[in-house]
Amino acid sequence: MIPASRWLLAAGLVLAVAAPAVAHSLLLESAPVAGATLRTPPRELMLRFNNRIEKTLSRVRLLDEQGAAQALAVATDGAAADRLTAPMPSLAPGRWRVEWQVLSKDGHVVAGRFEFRLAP
Ligand SMILES: [Cu+2]
Repeated sequence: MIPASRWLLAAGLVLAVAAPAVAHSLLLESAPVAGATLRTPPRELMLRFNNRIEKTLSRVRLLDEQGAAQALAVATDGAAADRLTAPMPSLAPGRWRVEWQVLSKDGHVVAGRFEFRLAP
């Protein structure tokens, strides 16, 4: 397991390097939707990209308001090749942040993050 600080540093570097190019994996949509306020806890996380991703080498983390992170188990079969899914743990109301890092089939690593809120 890579320490959180190093993971974030790596993600930041990748973002900086990947920013000018457009051929890498881009996040097209997600569930929960970025910025959404949900009334019921999501049972699954879904990320859809613009091309195929290497699921076994992709990572997703979920962080609470205090920044405590837990890794989500990425499903490696079933979903389409451009989709990443992971079962969600039971979430308390509040703000949650999803941080993802995926390996595109073209060999590039891309990372990003977004937030959603679970209403009380
Ligand atoms: Cu690429």
